[in-house]
Amino acid sequence: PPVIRREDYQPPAWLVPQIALDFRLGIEETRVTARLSVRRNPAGSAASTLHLNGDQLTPLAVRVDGEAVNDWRMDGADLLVELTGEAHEVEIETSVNPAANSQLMGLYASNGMLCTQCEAEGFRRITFFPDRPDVLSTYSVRMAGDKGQFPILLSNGNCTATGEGEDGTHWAEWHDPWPKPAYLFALVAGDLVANHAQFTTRSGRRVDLNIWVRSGDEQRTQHAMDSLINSMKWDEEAFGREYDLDLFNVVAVSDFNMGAMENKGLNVFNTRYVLAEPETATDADYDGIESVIGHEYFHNWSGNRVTCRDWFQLSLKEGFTVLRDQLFSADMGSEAVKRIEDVRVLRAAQFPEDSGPLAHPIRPDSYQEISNFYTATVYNKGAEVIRMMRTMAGPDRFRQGTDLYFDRHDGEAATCEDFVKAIEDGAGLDLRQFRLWYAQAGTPQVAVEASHEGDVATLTLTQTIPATPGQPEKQAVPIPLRIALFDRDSGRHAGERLIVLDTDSRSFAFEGFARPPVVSINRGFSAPVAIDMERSNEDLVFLAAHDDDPFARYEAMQSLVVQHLVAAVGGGLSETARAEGRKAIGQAFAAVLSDDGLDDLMRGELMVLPGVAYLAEQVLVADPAAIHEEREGLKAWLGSELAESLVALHDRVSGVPYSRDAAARGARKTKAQALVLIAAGDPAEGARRAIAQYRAADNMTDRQSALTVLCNLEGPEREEALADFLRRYQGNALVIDKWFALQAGSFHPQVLQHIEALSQHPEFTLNNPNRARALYMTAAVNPKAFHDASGAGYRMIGELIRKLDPINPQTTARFVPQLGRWRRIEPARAAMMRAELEKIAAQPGLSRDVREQVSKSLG
Ligand code: DPP
Ligand code: ZN
Repeated sequence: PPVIRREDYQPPAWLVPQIALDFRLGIEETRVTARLSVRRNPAGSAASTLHLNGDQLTPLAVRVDGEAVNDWRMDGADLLVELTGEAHEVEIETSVNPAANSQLMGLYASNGMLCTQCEAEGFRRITFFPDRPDVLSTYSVRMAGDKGQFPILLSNGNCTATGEGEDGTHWAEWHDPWPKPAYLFALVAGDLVANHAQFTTRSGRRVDLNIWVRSGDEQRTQHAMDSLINSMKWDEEAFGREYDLDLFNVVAVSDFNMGAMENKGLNVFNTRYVLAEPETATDADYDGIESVIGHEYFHNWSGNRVTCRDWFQLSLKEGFTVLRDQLFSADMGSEAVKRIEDVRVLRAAQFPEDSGPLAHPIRPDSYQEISNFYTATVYNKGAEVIRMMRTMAGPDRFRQGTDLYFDRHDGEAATCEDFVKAIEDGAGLDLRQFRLWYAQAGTPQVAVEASHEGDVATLTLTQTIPATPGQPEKQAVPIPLRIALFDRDSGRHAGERLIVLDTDSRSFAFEGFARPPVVSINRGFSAPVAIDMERSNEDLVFLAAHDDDPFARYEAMQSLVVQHLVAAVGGGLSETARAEGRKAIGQAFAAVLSDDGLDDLMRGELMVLPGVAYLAEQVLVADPAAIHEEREGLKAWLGSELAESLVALHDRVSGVPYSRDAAARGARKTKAQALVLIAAGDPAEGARRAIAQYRAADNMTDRQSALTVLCNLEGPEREEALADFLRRYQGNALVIDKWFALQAGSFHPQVLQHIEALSQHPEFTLNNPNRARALYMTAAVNPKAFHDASGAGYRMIGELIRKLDPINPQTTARFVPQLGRWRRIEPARAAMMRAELEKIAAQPGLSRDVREQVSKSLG
């Protein structure tokens, strides 16, 4: 497959200022007539050929200025039309079969309704078009269809006319006044009901808000609606961004590849990011809805009003919008907890990506299939990079930078460079060297050496950025680190400072320390780097208990556990050292359990042990099973060592009644963590408490955390709860997804057999991405299942990839990176992982998506 390169960018030869689309809707056949007003781009080449992208389309008719023409030809899947003048009207008819569209890209059918997904390159599956984000058009859409089947007809912008046709059909016309690239086009037709509300913008525009769902689901949409209203208000205050249409529609669809899509005025959402009520959605589900509703809404400015010049600039809108949604969620809830969760995601998903065969800069240089670049790097590291600019500028100056960015580039297709320049100019920062963060892949490692002489403490910081594919050599990047030095005697520090390491190595001296201080560094995770610093258990226990930066407190706790587990797995711990390490961790945990100054939400966060993927990152070649076992061993030790306090804690928080306030959510979080540790230390007591919690649960958070624990255990309680859960939630797809995921994610000795049996369950299907991911993505990230010594986990995922690829390549390609980690896994397992990749590579007819990921993983 051809490699697309960033450096090859050429402006389009032809622009399409306007497009009129006419749809005659049908589930099995939809006819599309597209009328494109095209004109030469003065900034483009003088090519007379109009190049229109297509994907599995046949032109049924081509007309230029009203006349049928023969002056066109196919170039692979694309349509080329020869034009002679400066401006023309090109009309093309196509026909698509939405029911047969299992890729869920373009126009497809889901449960009897029709909907679209066009980002990144789905519009070309609907009609021929210059399907690139730097071609912006004003859209007029007309659609007609059976009124009984499609009572609701939606597209972008405003509805301008409706009417009845013959034979029970009706039609609607929509017009979107804002020029947009094709990837933001959307159409929805189906039998839907709405939760309606209104929002008045700060300048007085009254906006109708609708969240469209299938009948029966409307009582589960209020949290999404509240989140939408909060998002609209927040963006006005935090970024000065106001909504720009009179209507904002959100539609929930149960078959969807991504989380959601920011189509102008018509966001289309995966149901899992819309539907919630306490009985069926966990606190984490509620948080997910708030952040994704915010994310897609915020795209209206960071993505739609200012869009991307080309797909290499994806992080321009995604990194920035993730930062915006993170700041939003932090303002809606606990800033500290939100930061910890975001860093946990970065470490679990992005760090491994950055150190593996698929590593790429946040602004990639090349791709074969752009869908493969909707990654944790582009999204989450992209957000971290922009967050660093904000940290260096301070929030107010950063805001001046973003104001300038929106001002300068409104209505344009911009680049990451445009963004950096606007922040540079608006915030008054010098970002010349900082731009390397956009160009280089790999997680910088910062080694910290502390020394002390007289009353001066000196920190020597050295950065190295590991080699990544295509980038053997790296240059030093500016790394902003928030730092505080604690005086051992007073237990206090004299104020936090921001230091910037912008060379390979540099020393920073701090005066006024009679004894070596306790170093708290990268507070708030101010830079997305790995800190490598030798630290005594004593210092870490001190920070875990006393640091006034909540993230640093969490970090100290994590470091304590990471240091211990890495040493233990490496075989480098004597029995005494192991006992000492556990003792230190136990001491830190005990402090967390009993600290009255902590709220329960934070307490719950601090009780979460570092995950196996992050632990595996700490060593060059990992034995994930050994890491898992050692981690489980530590849990069991903590559970029995702290049994009394854990039981008391579990009892206390179990008494807090359900509500959505922070205290009650904190109680549920702590309850879940306490139960996990109790069960690890004493499975019988764990089973007793878990089944009691399950039976008493009046909300999904408690029910799910109880069932999670039961799934790991043998015994009748497990079977009772699983059967009850399935019966209770029959027909609720999102909850049945949980039922699959809970079993696939368990550490039960027979987990692989369970997964195999679940794949044959009548409720299982590969055609629904949520269901396929619930079973198999959960399995692929479960060390106990995936890394089973027999290799059965690898074979299972390999087989899945081969089976799912012909159905839905975009969703399938997401599984490849798990196998692609083989170089960092111990040799026996690595060989089996590699063998699976080779087997996939040998399969004929592989999609471009999977082909790219597999060949890079083997290469
Ligand atoms: N819908 C995806 C997102 O919002 C892609 N734009 O991140
Ligand atoms: Zn996005």
